[in-house]
Amino acid sequence: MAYYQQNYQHYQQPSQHYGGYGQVLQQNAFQCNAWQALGFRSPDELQVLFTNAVQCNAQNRQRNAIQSENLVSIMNDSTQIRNYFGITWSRELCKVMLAMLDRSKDGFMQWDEFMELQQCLVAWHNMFRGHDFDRNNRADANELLAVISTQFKFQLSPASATTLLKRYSYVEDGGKCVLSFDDFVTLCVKLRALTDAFRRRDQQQHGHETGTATFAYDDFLQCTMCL
Ligand SMILES: [Ca+2]
Repeated sequence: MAYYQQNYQHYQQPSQHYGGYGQVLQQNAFQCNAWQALGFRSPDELQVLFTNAVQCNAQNRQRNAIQSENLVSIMNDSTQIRNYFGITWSRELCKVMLAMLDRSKDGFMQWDEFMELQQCLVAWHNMFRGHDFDRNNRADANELLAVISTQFKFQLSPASATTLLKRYSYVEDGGKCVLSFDDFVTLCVKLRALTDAFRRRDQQQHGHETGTATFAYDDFLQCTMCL
């Protein structure tokens, strides 16, 4: 079993309080070959991009890993990745994506973490494309929120759905509420990372999941500001 699959063991089980998002990731994200989907001829081609970024900095070399600045370059400079997703990747989003997958908690992105990211992005893009009917990298925001609750199985109340819409969507001239692919990724990443963090506290504090957790101010800052 791959490294990135082991990390989901704990959140595999559907939860009464947090939904079944772990299973969906397992089913979708890890059953495609990201390198193939992105149009590389072999996994090695993708690994070369990563290795080159490792080599460009002594701190990277020491950890055999990359930083968010390097991730920005890889995502934007690789013709395959750029053409596949069709967006410009911002520094902020790359930082959020790195933080989400930083299992080693060192602020750097190792190869396993990088591959997990590519798998997730391809899976999310497939999901997104299914609702982007005019292929302009914008999809109906209400439909995507429905995907997040019915397919990703996050438990969202109408109030939290409204909050997400206000924060991430764009209202077009004609009044249609749309979400761009990068905003969709940001939303998915934060929702997953914050749910995981909350769930971990709940489990630690109660010995089982109750749907509630208590946070000291400093702990809350650590959980949220790292994203
Ligand atoms: Ca790391």
